Amino acid sequence: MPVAARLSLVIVGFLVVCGLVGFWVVGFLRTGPATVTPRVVSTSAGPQVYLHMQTMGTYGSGPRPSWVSYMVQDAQGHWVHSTIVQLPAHATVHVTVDQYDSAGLLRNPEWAQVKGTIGGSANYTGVVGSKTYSNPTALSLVGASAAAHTFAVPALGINVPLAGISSDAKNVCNAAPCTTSSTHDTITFTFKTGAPHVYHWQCFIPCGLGFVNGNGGPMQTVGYMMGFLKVV
Ligand SMILES: [Cu+2]
Repeated sequence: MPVAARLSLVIVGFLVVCGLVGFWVVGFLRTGPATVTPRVVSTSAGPQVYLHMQTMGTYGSGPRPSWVSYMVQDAQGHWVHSTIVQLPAHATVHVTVDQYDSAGLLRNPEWAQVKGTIGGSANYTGVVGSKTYSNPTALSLVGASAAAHTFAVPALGINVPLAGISSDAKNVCNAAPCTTSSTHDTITFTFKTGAPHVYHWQCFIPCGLGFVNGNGGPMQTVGYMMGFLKVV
């Protein structure tokens, strides 16, 4: 085959691959979860955000009913299946997480520590009692095998382990959105957003059951165990 013909084939092949990648990227972006704006109150001390989230062991419907997931409440109080949250810059974010899942094993005790929150602490209520855990004692109090998920924003230095419910708990929520009549823990903490930026956040408990090392599936999917904080 002449050089010109071979060169043409290479160029055509390259363009086809570019087209397919572009098609996949557009499709991926279009079908992503919604960006949720939680309730924001303006005060003289800056914007106060009230971010209410929940985590459940199985989402219970949609294309991945068996996956663990987060959900986020919008400003009107509706639960949205998303992990993309828009927050004002230099705001104080008051986070409440209703945690409905049982605990999994931590791969690194680092993730059992509360870090990066205001005061370096988080409050836990529910089956773990009503106590305040703060770094570095969070490791011994929450325990290396007592967290179901974490809320971690590496670029902001934030990590909060979410205590799991008892493995023999009755009345376990298996379909989202869960209601507080099901067994759950409630974890509250506050943090500052800082300058405008898009921050990646992630659960670091390998909770993707059925995937290699528990780190696939929901752990790598926006809308389930990872997401973004759009600070604007
Ligand atoms: Cu998780």
